[in-house]
Amino acid sequence: MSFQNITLEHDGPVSVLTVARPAVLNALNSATLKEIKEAVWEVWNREGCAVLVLTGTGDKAFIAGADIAEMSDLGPSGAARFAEAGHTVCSMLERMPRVVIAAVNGYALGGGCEVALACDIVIASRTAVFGQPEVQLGIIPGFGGTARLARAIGRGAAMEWILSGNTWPAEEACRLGLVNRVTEPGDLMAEVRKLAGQIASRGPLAVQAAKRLIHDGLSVPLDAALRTEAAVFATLFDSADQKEGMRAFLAKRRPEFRGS
Ligand code: CO8
Repeated sequence: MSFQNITLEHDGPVSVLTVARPAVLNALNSATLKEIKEAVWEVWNREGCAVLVLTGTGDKAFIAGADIAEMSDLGPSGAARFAEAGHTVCSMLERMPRVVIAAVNGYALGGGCEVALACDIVIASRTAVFGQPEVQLGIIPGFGGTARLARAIGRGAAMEWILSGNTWPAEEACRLGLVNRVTEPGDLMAEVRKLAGQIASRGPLAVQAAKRLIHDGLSVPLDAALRTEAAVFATLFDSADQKEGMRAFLAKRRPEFRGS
């Protein structure tokens, strides 16, 4: 599949999707959202893939938001379609049976911050900047920010971020829990690839099940989440990978997981 606004590279069990619109700081227009959706679907179905890394081209921006030039003349129905496209991409990132790591190398604003929020793990360069500046444009977050930011950093901080429209350095996003870890700019991709490699070496069924349980567990009562965890835990004992993982431990050797 060929793309105009993104690149998609596969390296063994790791795929890297790079938003590549440097002239507009990797802003997301509808054509780019469509390409991301297609690429995510490709990675979703790519056999042997464990991790999708999402980043932006250049050293200035991850994604500086939805494309303001494209949005400026939209009416309500066009805005609804645009928001829906963003929601679809974010939901796919959350639901796909691959671990999604955001490698945030610069501005992650508006829709860019919302895409990062939909990723499972966020590693950021020390120079990255986060925020939901939509109120400065007379709009609100439209790719899930009001719901996901409050879950990620808590009600009070989300209120301040969204209502002020201010931006925040990576260290503050890390302190609040939106970002897992901050790296020096030159170390970002090496750190992300190291983590991706570790995740890729674990039992694929277990990793996929754990991701699903964490996401689903956040939106149901604790009792229900615990019951579901117990049921899924039990099903993993029907897998070859559980036998292999435990036998390998007892034999003091590395496990060879097959994802079955
Ligand atoms: N959309 C379109 N173009 C952009 C965007 C963007 N989000 N961000 C930057 N650009 C363009 C600039 O217009 C500029 O283009 P040109 O060179 O042709 O003038 C180029 O990128 C470089 O940008 P700057 O010259 O502004 O670079 P600076 O280093 O001076 O500033 C900033 C960098 C601070 C990131 C600045 O560009 C900025 O504030 N950008 C806008 C950030 C923003 O407001 N993002 C949120 C957008 S709204 C959104 O994401 C809502 C999501 C939900 C939508 C729901 C659909 C209805």
